[in-house]
Amino acid sequence: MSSISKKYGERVENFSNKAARELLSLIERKKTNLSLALDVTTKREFLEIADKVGPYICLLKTHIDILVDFDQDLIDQLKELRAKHDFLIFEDRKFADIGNTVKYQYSKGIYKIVEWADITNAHPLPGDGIVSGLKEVGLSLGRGLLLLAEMSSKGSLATGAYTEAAIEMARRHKDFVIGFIAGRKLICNDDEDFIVMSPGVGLDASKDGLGQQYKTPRSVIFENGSDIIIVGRGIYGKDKDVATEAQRYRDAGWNAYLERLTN
Ligand code: 6AU
Repeated sequence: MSSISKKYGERVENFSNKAARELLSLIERKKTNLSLALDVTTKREFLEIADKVGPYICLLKTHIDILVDFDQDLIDQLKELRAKHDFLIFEDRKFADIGNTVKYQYSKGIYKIVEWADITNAHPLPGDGIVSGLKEVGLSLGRGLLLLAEMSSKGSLATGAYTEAAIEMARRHKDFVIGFIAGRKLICNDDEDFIVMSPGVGLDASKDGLGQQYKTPRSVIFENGSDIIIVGRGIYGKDKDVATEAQRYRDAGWNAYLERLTN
């Protein structure tokens, strides 16, 4: 049976990677395929929203370098919220350098991403060395990597042969590369499985004025066969009640998945 018609929980056995296995089990148990893109710039807002939205998500996606008052206490509190609400953490670092450099960017510096992020992502642009470098520090800790095979922004160059090359790269590193950032299921056959996460998801807007383009949860999960919706401003935009919006996106994402299973 192709992964597109399988339940999340049934796909756990398709992965050796610890983060992938944990994520699929968690989605099945918590019944949510929603990832929150928490792009706020203060620690107070970050922790407040994470606590309110935590019950409705499988994955909290961070851009840790946009916080103006980042400190180790933020990481400690984030880890506490991870345990309290049962979600994984995805640092959206979009690594894009040679293997030796990304290895240090991943494990050293102020953020020490590998110590707290279950999942991170990278552009395939530099070639296989980027995956090998990240894998050197991440795999033994059970971390997983997503490759940016497509982007949601207008005019993206990640299309066609570039996207195909990203898929080939993932195939060569199946122990560490658990999936893709893309707008659709990229591989549909029985003996290969990768987790697809789609950003650019919104129920109320179609674009943001800076190149972002939005599709609905139903469109990416039911029509395009993606696995996880990544939603940011749709949840915490101006005058929004974050818990209500998170429930709305969780329900839309989960119903689209149920519709896919039964069709
Ligand atoms: O829902 P938004 O538009 O507020 O936020 C979308 C989030 C942002 C982007 O950095 C990220 O998703 N993103 C990514 C990721 C996840 O890698 C890739 C992409 O192509 N488009 C995109 O928006 O945090």
